[in-house]
Amino acid sequence: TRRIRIGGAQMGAISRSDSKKEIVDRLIALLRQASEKGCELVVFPELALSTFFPRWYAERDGMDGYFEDGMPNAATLPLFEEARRLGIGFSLGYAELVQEDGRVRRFNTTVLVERNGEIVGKYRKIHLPGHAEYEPERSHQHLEKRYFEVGNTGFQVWDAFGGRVGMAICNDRRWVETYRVMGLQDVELILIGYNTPVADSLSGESETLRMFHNHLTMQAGAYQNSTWVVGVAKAGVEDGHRLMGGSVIVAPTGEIVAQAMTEGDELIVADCDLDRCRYYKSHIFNFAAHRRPEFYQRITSQ
Ligand code: ING
Repeated sequence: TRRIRIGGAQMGAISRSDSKKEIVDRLIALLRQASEKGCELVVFPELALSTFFPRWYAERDGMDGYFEDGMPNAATLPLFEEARRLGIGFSLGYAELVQEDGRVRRFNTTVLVERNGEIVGKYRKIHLPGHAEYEPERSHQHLEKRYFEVGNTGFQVWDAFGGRVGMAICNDRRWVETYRVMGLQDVELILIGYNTPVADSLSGESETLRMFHNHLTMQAGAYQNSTWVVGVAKAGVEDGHRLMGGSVIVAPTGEIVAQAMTEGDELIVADCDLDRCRYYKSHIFNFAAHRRPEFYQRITSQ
């Protein structure tokens, strides 16, 4: 069995006034908790180094203070060094500011760091929810389309931690294609960070229904692609705006094997046997034997 002990490092609220050092110190504390529990991999949330700033309106470059100018950089080097000292790998979500193709580009990004401290993968969020211009009817804005470009990495799967590892970010988890594109690359473990508002002024959905959707999408994605899924929240009330918790570790059977109970900094842990994917990939979800893509492209007009 290829067993790996994974920690989901849910974070509580990050306020606009919190310093980068305070935030990184919280990440290091969660890393140390994970080490004490024998974890080899720790999953941090989306935008783990800043408050969820897309809830506010500003010029497109007005939130650059929340972006990282490199990874690792001076602020995050202590996290990378402590992780390497402890021999723990991690995934970390952050706002990425980068010079690429001769221009400044901004992405909602996650990096995958192996136990030796090397960055082995980078993913830039593809499904950006919300809107790009100010919408007065909303109780809070959701301006990811204003501050980030659509990610240009695609959904990749890397050989890491003894298995096939992929990443996605927040809204990506709601889209069936996210899981299947990685499923077709034989993914066995998908790491997802999220920052999801509890209230939604437009849909009127209840808190219970939104938590149901949160777990439904990750459980379905895990089962239908025979993969482990780790979904980790930044939760709590950020300057008056509440984000949901509900971080989970989901098995290839679709079962939730660990779940956060608070909306604060909370580590959830599970022993994930990557070989549990193999049975499903070779029987019920044996794509080569049973999947019929020749019938999937035809979109009938009627
Ligand atoms: N947040 C939310 C998410 O997809 C959202 C936005 C909430 C969309 C509820 C639809 C319904 O979980 C981010 N950051 O994508």
